[in-house]
Amino acid sequence: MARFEGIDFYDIDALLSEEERMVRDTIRSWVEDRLMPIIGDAYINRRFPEEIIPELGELGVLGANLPEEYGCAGLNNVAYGLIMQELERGDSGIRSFASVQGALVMYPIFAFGSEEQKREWLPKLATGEKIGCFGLTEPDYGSNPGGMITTARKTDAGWVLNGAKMWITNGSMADVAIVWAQTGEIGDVKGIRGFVVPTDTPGFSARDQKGKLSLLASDTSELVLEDVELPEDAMLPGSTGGLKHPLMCLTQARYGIAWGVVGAAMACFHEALSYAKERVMFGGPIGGKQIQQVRLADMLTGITQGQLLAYRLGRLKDEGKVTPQQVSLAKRANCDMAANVAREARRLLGANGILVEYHSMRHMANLESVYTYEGTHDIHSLILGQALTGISAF
Ligand code: TGC
Ligand code: FAD
Repeated sequence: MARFEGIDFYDIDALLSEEERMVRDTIRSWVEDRLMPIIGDAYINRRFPEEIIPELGELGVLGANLPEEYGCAGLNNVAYGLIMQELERGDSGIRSFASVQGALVMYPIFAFGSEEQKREWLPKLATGEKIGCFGLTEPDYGSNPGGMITTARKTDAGWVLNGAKMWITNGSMADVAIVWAQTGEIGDVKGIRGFVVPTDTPGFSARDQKGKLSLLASDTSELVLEDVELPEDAMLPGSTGGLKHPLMCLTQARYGIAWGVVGAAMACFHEALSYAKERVMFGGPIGGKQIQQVRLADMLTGITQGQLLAYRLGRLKDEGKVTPQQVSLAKRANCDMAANVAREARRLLGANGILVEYHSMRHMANLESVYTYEGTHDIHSLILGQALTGISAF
């Protein structure tokens, strides 16, 4: 396939700073040169390619929008979004790895952690020397994490955690887990708090989620916590807001997803366009047939709308004006768009579209997870419905 050149029908490039373009082009080249040659093989062998982690650290993509004083790249949110776009152009599982590490592990330590926790963990998470995961979802509490039953009981020595977390990205690879647990009311503080749990603590175990048909190049695991004893300072001291603080982390990750899935859609479109120009059927390239031109026009329209949405969202975030509901709209719309583009690209490719040598079906399968995690499409509909009407329909 031709080297990736990007799709930019509305010249969004002109709206980017030189630094933002440079960051995007650096990650784009890395994905092309280092990730694309190995991703298909990793996918069919159901393996997260751990060998890329040091390179992601060196590239500065882990927690890229967090400050330099903790070893991070200190980039703005548009540059961060462009990184997510380029990583997901390669594979949603690779973007997921970076999203979880940056938005769901480094961000809560940065936003709610003590200075000691920040100094201990952030620099090592930024280089990839340490890997993190985020445990919010439970077997019986997915869309409604507020009902979680994992507990953190206060003892004289610190805390004891018990419970289970389900569908946890990076769970088996992680050195540290951010675990959300019910503490009960402490003073006037609400009952859900975050804990920094080193995964070698006795009583902590992780097991691989078997049988996935999506995100095969990603580690998805179940976490079990059985009498996990932690010191007093394992709690994130700033996580005193009940569900609000884990939801703030989700907003960071959803922001990255809104950009990331545009990259997956761009990859599928690029593949479909090349194929349409080359594949000859009924005496001419299929790209010369009206049906395929409509398909390509629809894909291009969706991608262009998604790019503009992500770009504007990024500028709002950099201005400190973005709302969680605006992030929900972009996560919802762009995941839907990307899933549709991937499916249409796969169809355009005919039988070849089911092969791992092509990329659209891998993206299509991945995007079913991305559509579901970080708040399902339905949940984001209800978040927007509540914002519009003032009535909660959950
Ligand atoms: P609710 O009463 O609405 O809110 C509680 C407090 O939180 C505030 N809030 C938010 N703050 C920041 N960001 C957000 N997105 C927020 N949403 C709500 C809210 O204002 C309130 O504040 P306060 O001051 O009044 O206390 O809470 P609820 O229990 O009714 O829940 C609402 C609901 C359903 C929207 C929420 O539970 C939800 O978003 N559910 C979806 C669960 C979800 O997304 N899980 C994701 C798990 S992590 C994951 O999937 C990682 S995938 C890997 C990868 O990213 O690549
Ligand atoms: P459910 O909540 O059981 O939903 C089932 C169906 O009901 C969905 O269609 C949903 O939209 C619908 N529904 C739910 N509530 C309502 C309602 N009120 N009204 C109408 N319809 C409703 N979680 C983590 O904590 N950390 C991770 O790292 C992580 N990584 C993940 C990786 C993968 C590959 C996947 C697939 C999931 C991951 N998750 C993670 C979990 C993810 O966030 C949840 O799967 C998601 O929040 C949905 O929860 P659920 O699967 O329990 O579905």
